[in-house]
Amino acid sequence: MGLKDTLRTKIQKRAEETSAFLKEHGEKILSEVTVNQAYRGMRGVKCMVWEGSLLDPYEGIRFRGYTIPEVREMLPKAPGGEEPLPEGIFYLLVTGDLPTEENVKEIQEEFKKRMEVPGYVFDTLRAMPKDSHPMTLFSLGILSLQNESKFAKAYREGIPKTQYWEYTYEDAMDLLARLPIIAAFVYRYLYKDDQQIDPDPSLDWAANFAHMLGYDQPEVYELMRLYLVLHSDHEGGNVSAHTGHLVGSALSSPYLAISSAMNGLAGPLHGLANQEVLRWILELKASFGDKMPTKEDLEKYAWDTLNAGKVIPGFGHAVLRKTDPRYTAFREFALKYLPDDEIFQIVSMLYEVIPPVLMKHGKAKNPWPNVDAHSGVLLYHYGIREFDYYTVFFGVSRSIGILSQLIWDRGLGLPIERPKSVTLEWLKENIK
Ligand code: CMX
Repeated sequence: MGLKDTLRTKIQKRAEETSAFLKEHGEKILSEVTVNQAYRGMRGVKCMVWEGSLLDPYEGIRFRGYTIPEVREMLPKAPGGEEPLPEGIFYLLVTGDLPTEENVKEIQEEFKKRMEVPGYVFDTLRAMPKDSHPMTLFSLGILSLQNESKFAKAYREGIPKTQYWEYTYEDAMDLLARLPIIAAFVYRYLYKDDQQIDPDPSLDWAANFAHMLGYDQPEVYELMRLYLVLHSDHEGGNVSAHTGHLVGSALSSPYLAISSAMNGLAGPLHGLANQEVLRWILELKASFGDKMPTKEDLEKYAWDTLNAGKVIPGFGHAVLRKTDPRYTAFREFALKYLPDDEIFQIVSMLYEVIPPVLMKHGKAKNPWPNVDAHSGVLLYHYGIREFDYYTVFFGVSRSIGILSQLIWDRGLGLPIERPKSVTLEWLKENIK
């Protein structure tokens, strides 16, 4: 059975299961909210549903129940490759089942049919100044595709609610096929004199992305596959996922939802942290000239950063309370392919030095590294040195998870989101 038919069956079954569950348990309490939580980013408030993944503070992310090592092992690989294909994580996130080689092949064929990006998207991007941030262009490119939305058109024509998910699926597939094209365009426009590289339809989604960026080494193909799998989903409450879900809840098209999600990802406390990490490490390295910094040097540098009132990028997390397993997966990749890289050696030393510093500093609830502490060094090693661009990789990948959920939001007929807010006056009057 093809992906869309598989989804049709699964959505119908899950909708019945959900409505039976709601009938029995709908009025039970899932979370209580303290005043602190209302003021402090709603940490820990359980108030939304996300099908694709669940984050355990100590174990890290599970994609449809599978850990990162399991996913790395069990998802189909490219011929001769060892890293999982992102087409496979999309299949897993959207269906809940591990894909077969055929399932992955079908998605690859679908993407190939849908990858054409209208010329006006590129014209729009070319109208932007070259010192624009790549995330701004990426989000704008996605936004400009709104005109192509099959969902928006069908909605205007008055399709019944039961069909919303089908058109959302169509937009999701179109958009996923096109994201690497837009992202690669942005890279070549900003950094390579607008010398664009045509896609190679014989390559898988991630390898083709690397190819269009201008990096055709097999190791970069592997890195790109791993990268696009690891960032794909991190349950629903993080800024990018939640934004996509929230905007989508107004029945805005997937293009509008993903463009908005990318704007959230572009914040320095979220996805932009990966560029900040590399900037911080390179500044650190430059401050020691030719000498390789020692652990003591790094410790002092970390304190200088903290004493200047800044955060140490790549460390800490709103939910995680141990080393991010995505960090560990990237570390394994680095140990395999670039153990002697100087920046990797600094990243490794930081792994030892920063947690005790943050513990002593006493503020961060989690002193351990997150994914952003490691992703940049790998890209940098292979010559992708425009670190302002790094969040775009994160964005291409995160769209997989957000779009998967958007299909489910529509399949389950979830309503527009509208939590209740209050004022301090209201709190003073009502909380005694
Ligand atoms: N360096 C210095 N201080 C840190 C810190 C870090 N790496 N991590 C947390 N803190 C501080 C917070 O700024 C906060 O200080 P204030 O009380 O003065 O506001 C205090 O410790 C408590 O924060 P927390 O509850 O531990 O963390 P939050 O849930 O508020 O924030 C996060 C989480 C990720 C934004 C934060 O750890 C941070 O700023 N890290 C650095 C940026 C980063 O790596 N972001 C990427 C996260 C992954 C991603 O989304 O991509």
